[in-house]
Amino acid sequence: MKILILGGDGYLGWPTAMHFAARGHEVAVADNLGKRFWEAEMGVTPLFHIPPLQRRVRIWNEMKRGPKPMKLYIGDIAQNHRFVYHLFEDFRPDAVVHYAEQPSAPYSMVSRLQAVSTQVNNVSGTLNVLFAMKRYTPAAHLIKLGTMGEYGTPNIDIEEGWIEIEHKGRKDRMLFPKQPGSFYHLSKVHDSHNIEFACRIWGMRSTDLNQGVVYGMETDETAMHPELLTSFHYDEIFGTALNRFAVQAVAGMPLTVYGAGGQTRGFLNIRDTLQCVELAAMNQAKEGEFRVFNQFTEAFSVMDLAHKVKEAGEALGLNVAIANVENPRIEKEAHYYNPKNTALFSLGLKHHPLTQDVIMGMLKKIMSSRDVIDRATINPTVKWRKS
Ligand code: USQ
Repeated sequence: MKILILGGDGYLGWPTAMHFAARGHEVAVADNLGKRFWEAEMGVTPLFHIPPLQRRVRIWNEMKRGPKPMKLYIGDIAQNHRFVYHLFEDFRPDAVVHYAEQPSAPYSMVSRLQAVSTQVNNVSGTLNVLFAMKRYTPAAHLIKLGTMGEYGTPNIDIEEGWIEIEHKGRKDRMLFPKQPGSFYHLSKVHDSHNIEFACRIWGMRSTDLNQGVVYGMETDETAMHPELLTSFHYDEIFGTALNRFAVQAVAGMPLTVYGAGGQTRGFLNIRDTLQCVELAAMNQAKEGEFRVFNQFTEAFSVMDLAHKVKEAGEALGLNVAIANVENPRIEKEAHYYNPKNTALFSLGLKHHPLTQDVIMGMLKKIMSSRDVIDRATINPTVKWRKS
């Protein structure tokens, strides 16, 4: 297949591009390098130095692992519709994997500027992609990275995107109600609505992958060459819970459990993200279908996660403490959580569970860069409600 990866410079986009190329697909990556700007704006860097995207693509192509060299397009899908149209006219993908969004909830809550730019970037980029697909590749499959955070934590079971509702004696199948917890998570809700509309009105086909919190940094392809690694964050803005806890354990800082720590979320290994996206691509949605898969493999509370990291760290001789810090977010710290996630498993997903070995593997890798951890970027300062 011809597969276009939007957001190919990111934590998940780059490993996804190599994953498809290594399996014989013709791959193109597009990126505006915006994540590198947002990192500079916030004064944070990934734990490991990430070479320019152009260099990583060149190194990959010199290894001759795919049927054709990976193509690279640098441009902004949100602000430059001519770039988007050129991309689709030139490459003509069969499937589009869309990661090209501002990915951080805390970033979107810094101030008005970041809230607006997150939603303008994410929502306009997706709209431009929908129009370009309609024009040049109407039969192609849009695989969009959404988030489990679109649903929030309702006091009822969470279905995969759709719910049958009976109201005053009548029934209908409707999009599952959303209660997102940040302007970032809201941007993904707006995307979901726009994509569902395009499927219903134009007959497009799409899979919305409502992904949980991803952890890990290594895939089969990132391990092939030291410069093919992917971006790994631990700072308060772009670092996610488990990745942060692992770095905090190595840095000898207490693990920052926000509030009571009963917040429960779906999690998955980065290797399983690649597997899920591949399963979606190989089993495409039907014409006019807006399909939603809940993409996580296991659910844990934040406190459970902290204890797992503590145990793994102590097995490696680290002295790990857990701290209940004041929660910078507004979220329920104890709640019902029962989301369904059977669709990807029924397509054949074989997941990597979060074992002590997996966490120890992450800790060992992080220990090799212990000296460059910027401790000043770890504790949360971005608050949902300004005091
Ligand atoms: N948390 C802590 N301590 C920390 C960091 C986070 O207790 O040091 C808690 C948060 O309060 C929250 C939970 O851990 O309850 C998850 O936070 P997170 O920062 O790991 O993840 P989140 O902000 O929800 O966003 C991340 C990705 C986002 C993706 C989302 C999936 O950045 O792109 O959409 O995970 S989900 O969480 O399922 O919505």
